[in-house]
Amino acid sequence: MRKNAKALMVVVTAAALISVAGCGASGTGGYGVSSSPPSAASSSAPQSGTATITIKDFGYQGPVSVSPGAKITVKNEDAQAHTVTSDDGKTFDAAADGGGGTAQFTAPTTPGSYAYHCAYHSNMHGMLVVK
Ligand SMILES: [Cu+2]
Repeated sequence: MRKNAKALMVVVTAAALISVAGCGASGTGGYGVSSSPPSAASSSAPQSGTATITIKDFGYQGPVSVSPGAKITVKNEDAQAHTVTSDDGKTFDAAADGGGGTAQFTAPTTPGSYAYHCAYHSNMHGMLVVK
C-alpha cells in the first residue's frame, strides 16, 4: 500500500512538471490520474519567448511582433556597428558590433508598438510590436 501511494505521488509530480513545461502550448488537457501515465510528451513546442532582429544593408528585418518580455537577439550582418534603440531612449537599447556582432535585450512587458532607430544612422527605423 505504501508503494502504491509513492507511485501515485511520482505520477502526480510528473504531470505537474509537464503542465508547467508545456504552458506555452495549448494542451489537450485531461491528464487525470489513471492507469496510463502521460508519456511521449511532445518536445516540439516552439519557444515563444525569444525572437531575433537581423540588421542587414542598413535595415532591420523581422520580427514584427513578439510576446511581452521576450528575449530578443539583435544580429548585425553589416560591417558597421548598429543599435536597436527605442525612440524614447530608455525602454531598450542594444548595440551590436559589425561583422556578425550580436546583442540582446528584453522586450517591454506592456503590449504596444515601440518605434526604434539606430543611434548611429538616423535613417534606420524599425517597429517592435508587443502583444
Ligand atoms: Cu546603424
